[in-house]
Amino acid sequence: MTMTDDLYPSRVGGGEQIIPRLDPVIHGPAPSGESPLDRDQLDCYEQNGYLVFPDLLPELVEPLQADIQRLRTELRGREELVREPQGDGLRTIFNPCRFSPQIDGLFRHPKVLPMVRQLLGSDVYLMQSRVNNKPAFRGRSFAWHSDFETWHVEDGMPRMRALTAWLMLNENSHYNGPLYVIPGSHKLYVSCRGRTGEDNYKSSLRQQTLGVPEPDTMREILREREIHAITGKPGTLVIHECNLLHGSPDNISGDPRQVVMCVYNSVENKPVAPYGAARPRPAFLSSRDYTPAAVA
Ligand code: 6CS
Ligand code: FE
Repeated sequence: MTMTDDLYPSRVGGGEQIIPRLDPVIHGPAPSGESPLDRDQLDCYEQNGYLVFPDLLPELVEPLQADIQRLRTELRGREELVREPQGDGLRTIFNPCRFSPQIDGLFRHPKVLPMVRQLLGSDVYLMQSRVNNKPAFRGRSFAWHSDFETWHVEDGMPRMRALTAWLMLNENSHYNGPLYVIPGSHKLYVSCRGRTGEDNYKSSLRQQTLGVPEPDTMREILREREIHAITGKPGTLVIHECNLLHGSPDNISGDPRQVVMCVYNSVENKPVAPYGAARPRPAFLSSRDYTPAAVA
């Protein structure tokens, strides 16, 4: 595909506008025919753009937390660690799958991977993994965005055939900076203003400004839709579609929030040259290893 085939132009110098989604939401069935999700769950994902599985893997929470503690020290000084926008608290650890067999195992778990393959209708590879950390009182917000917008513009992901699965490592309440989503927003695409500067990721991962729809666009989207906060107990798994609008507020509560996330992309949706950036982001943000993930 070349730049002229850009189905989802964004940050290419035009004004902001809402354009239609051209890809299906559910691409299934899985290549093997496995179908862990039932009709109601599929309908819910199609309509809302996300699914919540309360208490799916509670037994993994403690070992994962312990391993993340280890990574915080072992990875000190590396570019995989992203700090808060002001101050130097830890915001994100990227690519934890590379450094933690436990985290890698979570995202190849028999309770997780088959659902992902069913939704994406193919084999998948692990494109990006991360731990998002929002310490008590100090954890900072994430602005409204569609992940796909960034992956398209900055990484060259051609189509909407990816999703994120994430596990809550402590309780996600209404108060500790939970994920806000706009159910149904995955069916629209916001083509954003601006142009992507060189190495935008170095600032955007601390505080995103490009690819953030403006208030007028958000008002338009929210005229017929609502914001929903995803809450749950530790061990709850969430799957959200790559183009679902989401963000999260500051954590001014006394309870930390930590989640571990993995982005899966279909092996039939491999990236091309970025649609709005001079060169693709480093592999720790968007893997170039397209080996189909196998259940571990
Ligand atoms: O950069 C990424 O890949 C992801 N992180 C942020 C903060 N925004 C876009 C996307 O979700
Ligand atoms: Fe996101």
